[in-house]
Amino acid sequence: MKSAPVLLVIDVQNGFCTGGGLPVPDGEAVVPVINRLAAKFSQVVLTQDWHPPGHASFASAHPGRQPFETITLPYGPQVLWPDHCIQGTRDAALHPDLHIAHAQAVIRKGWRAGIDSYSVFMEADRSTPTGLTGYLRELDVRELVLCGLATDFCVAWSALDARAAGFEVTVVEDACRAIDLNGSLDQAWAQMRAAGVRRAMSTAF
Ligand code: VGL
Ligand code: ZN
Repeated sequence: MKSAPVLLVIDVQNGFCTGGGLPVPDGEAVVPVINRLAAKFSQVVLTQDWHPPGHASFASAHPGRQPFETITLPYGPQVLWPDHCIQGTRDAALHPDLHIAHAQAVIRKGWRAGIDSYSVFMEADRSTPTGLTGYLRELDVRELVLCGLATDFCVAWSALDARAAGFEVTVVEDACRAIDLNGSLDQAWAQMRAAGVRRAMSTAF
């Protein structure tokens, strides 16, 4: 039987909030918005960026390289980031004010040392799945509503992969915040619009 829409709460972790390893401007502002939004959904899946120390996406793993430079890895271009969301650390923990006790699943991504994963569906090599598509298909989920951090990286890549997998997708604009690196936010919205991703405000739910 067709299941209710699933709210996907992307990477609302200390590491992407003020004081974290890769702070997204105003990142923590999404927390109260998402708490209210999540109360409207019976089905909620949370995600965590979950890197081992020395992860290939960290500038610190590439001598001579600086954060926010782009390099080429075996699977293609990779932006280098400050160390963030290292497995088991406070930086990787969900924001302490995020209250979604009824969430059913947590998907962790970016855990392979050599492959990044902005998307919660498919890793950055574009061929290694996380397993989330199978989870959602087995539950006969058709509609996904996305929110979290960061709009132009993990939210956008997840939304685009969700469309490619055949889901109906809505991104809740005021429940996201962006990194906005060299125009990445405008580009992300343009790509999402072209792929048929809907854009909504949290008050619509
Ligand atoms: C993210 C950059 C690196 C995100 C994760 O959650 O948007 N961005 N790792
Ligand atoms: Zn990351």
